[in-house]
Formats: sequence, structure tokens, C-alpha cells
Amino acid sequence: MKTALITGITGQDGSFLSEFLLSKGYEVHGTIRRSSVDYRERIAHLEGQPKFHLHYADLGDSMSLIRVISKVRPDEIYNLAAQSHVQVSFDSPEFTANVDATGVLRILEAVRLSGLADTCHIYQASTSELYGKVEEVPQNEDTPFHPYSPYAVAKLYGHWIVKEYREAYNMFCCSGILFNHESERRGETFVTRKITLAAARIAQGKQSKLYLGNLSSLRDWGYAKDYVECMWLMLQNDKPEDFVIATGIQHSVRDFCYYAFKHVGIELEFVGEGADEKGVIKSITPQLSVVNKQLAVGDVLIEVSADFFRPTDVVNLWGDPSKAKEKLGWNPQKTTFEELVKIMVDADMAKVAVERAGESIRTNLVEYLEKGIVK
Ligand code: NAP
Ligand code: F7E
Repeated sequence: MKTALITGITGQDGSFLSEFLLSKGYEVHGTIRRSSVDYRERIAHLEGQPKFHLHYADLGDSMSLIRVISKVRPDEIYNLAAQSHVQVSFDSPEFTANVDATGVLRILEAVRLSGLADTCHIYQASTSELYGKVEEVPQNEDTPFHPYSPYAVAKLYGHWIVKEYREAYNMFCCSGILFNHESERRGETFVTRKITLAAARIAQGKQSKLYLGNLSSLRDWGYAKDYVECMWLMLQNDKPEDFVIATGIQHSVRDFCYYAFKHVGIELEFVGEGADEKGVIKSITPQLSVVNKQLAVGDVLIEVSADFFRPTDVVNLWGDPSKAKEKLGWNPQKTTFEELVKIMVDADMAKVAVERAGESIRTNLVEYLEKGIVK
């Protein structure tokens, strides 16, 4: 059976890929970083399984990478580790370059130094952000890159150094140019998760408003669980090639809000333009009116805040997954946009309900302690 090493195993994709590879019988190793809080939420359910192993390593630390790669001697490496937030890359550009650009080089050199260049297949997490200030729509493997953030510029280096090592040393290394993929495990500051969490909190009376940046930005959003399968397919291919992974369908941030709120029982209409645009309640389902009596038609739930504008923003991403469909037999439409929104909103409705139940237990406990009912 094969052995895989996943960097970034604690992230959204790392957790889904671990589950996928374990289900295929792989021995799965992952790199983690030391943190003062050692609770790794997305992979907690996998820890302790006999075929699941964790090692400390950092993409900024060559020695840790050489140590883990030479010890594990993987058949496949999935390099998912990155400072992955585009807006954060404007605040921490040097850190982003060190991890997302030079970090990729460190992995490739660690593989060579460990004597695995001829055997190890390497997947690099490239991104649709490379298209940036887009030069054509939809984007495919031949569309020119025009990176438009420190994150994208760093990822462009990662993309090209993988290509260079493939050609210079005949290594089996390739990049998946993945368009945005989301899930119930998505980080809470990415726009989709921010919206689904807010819709759940607003429906359950725990939040009154959602502040967003560019509502007109267009993305090709897919489901992360479907996308990790493609990473694996790329490494099983007979030769190393780069692939665009996308659904081929585009929506705006505004659309995402509409569908997410609709799923909790609120129909929104958008009024105004630019920084003055607002998402207002047009109607509420009778079921939600019973649960939350504070909500009323005409209430403003979404406003635009300049805090979430980026110095340069990528606004028109739309992928053409034809090559992955034909050559890898991958189905880009396995989970539809509406199903994705539903999966995320349902998960956040449950999460908020559990948090509320916990709060009410705590409140009752404090009251009982104060009254001496429990000691
Ligand atoms: P994510 O949830 O942000 O996970 C990033 C992972 O990288 C985490 O495990 C994080 O560890 C780790 N990491 C960060 N800095 C590191 C460092 N210096 N050394 C070692 N590990 C480090 O990202 P994701 O959404 O799963 O994305 C996976 C990869 O695909 C990333 O490379 C991302 O840039 C790329 N990508 C994502 C998308 C998307 O839509 N999700 C699209 C295209 C490409 P901690 O948990 O310790 O922070
Ligand atoms: O932004 C706009 C924002 O942060 C999407 C990463 O996984 O996918 C992700 O990068 C769009 C942008 O993702 C808010 O301006 C509006 O136009 O969810 P996001 P991203 O920047 O596309 C790519 C493919 C990756 O590779 C990255 O690793 O939504 N937007 N209002 C907002 N974005 C955020 N975060 N927050 C807002 O309030």
C-alpha cells in the first residue's frame, strides 16, 4: 500500500484529503505546526487511527522538511500548506512569500536530497488567483497568468518552480489550478463561510448584521470534498500535467448571500449601489417568524464595509474544467452550487444551535449555583 505525506493537513483540504486517502488504504502522514492551542478541530476524529501519523514541520524550516520526508519516504506528497488568505497576504507579504513561494522550493529540494526524485509524485496546490486581473473568461490551462495580490505572486513562483523541476530533473511534480472550493470546514473569514455563519446566527437571533466588501465579485465555487479527489487523480495520471479544477459555473458574492439566507428562511433583496448597497429582508418564512420574532420585512441585514475591500481585488474567476473531465474522468458537477450552499448553511445552523444550547446550560448553571440549588 502507498504512503502519502500531506503538508497543511490541519486545513480544510488536508482534512478531506486525509479521509479520502485513508479510505483508499493509504498510510497517511501529515505535517503540523506547534501552536499554543493544540486542538486540531478538522482532523481530531482521525488522530489515533493506526494509519494516520502526524509530524512537526514548517514550510519555512528546511531541516524539518528534510527530516520528515527522509523519514517517511512517501510515494506521494500533497503540498497543501500555505498562508492561504488573500487579504492577509497584503498585511504579511514577506511571510506569505516565504511559505507559499520558497516553501515549495524547500519541498522539492528535500525530495531530491532524500533520494526520492525518481519515485515520489508531488502535487502542488496552485490557484485560480494566478489568473488575477483576468485576461480571458472562462480560464483554462492556456490562459495567461496575471497575479493580483502578494498571495498570487507567491503562488506563481510555486507554480513555475514545480514546472522547472519537472523539466530540469524529470520529476513527477504537477500543479492543480484549483478554483475556490468551500465546505462546512472552510475557515470562517473566507467570504462563503462568513456568509453561512452569519445567516445561521441572524436566523437564530445571535447576530443582527453582516458586513461585507465587494458584493459583485464573481467566483466559480465548488465543494472541497469533490476537489481533493482530483488531487489524487492527478498523481495517478501516467504523466505529470497541470489541470484546472473548477465547476464551470460562476456566481457573485451577492448571489451566495441570496441563496444562503433563503435557505434559513429569509428572502433578501439588494437595494442601492456600491458602498451604499444593502441586503434587505423582502420576506420571511412563517416557520422562521415563529422561531425569531425580532426579524421583520424591511430590516437591513447586509451592509458594505470598506474594511473588506482589497488594494487589488480579483473579480471575475470562472474556470473551464474540460481537460480534467476528459483526461481524469472527473465530474465537475458532482455537487451543485445550491447543494454546496445547503451543506454549509445546515452545518452552521447546527453549530449555532449547539452553541446556544451550551450558553443556556451555562446560564442555568450559574443561576442554580447562585441560588444554592447545585453546589
Ligand atoms: P487552509 O484551510 O488555510 O489550510 C492551510 C494549511 O496550511 C493549514 O494546515 C495550515 O496550518 C498550513 N500552514 C500554514 N502555514 C504553514 C507553514 N508555514 N508551515 C506548514 N504549514 C503551514 O487552506 P485550504 O483551503 O485547505 O487550501 C489548501 C491549499 O490549497 C493552500 O495551499 C491554498 O493556498 C490552496 N488553494 C485553496 C483554494 C480554496 O479555495 N480553498 C483554492 C486554490 C488553492 P495551521 O492549521 O497550523 O495554520
Ligand atoms: O474572497 C470578496 C473578496 O476571501 C472571495 C482562497 O482559498 O480562493 C480563496 O481566495 C471574494 C473576493 O476568497 C468579503 O474581495 C467580499 O473577491 O472568500 P475569499 P479568495 O480571495 O477568492 C482562492 C482560489 C485561493 O487560492 C485562496 O487560498 O469575495 N469579498 N466581501 C470578501 N472576502 C472576504 N474574505 N470577506 C468579505 O467580507
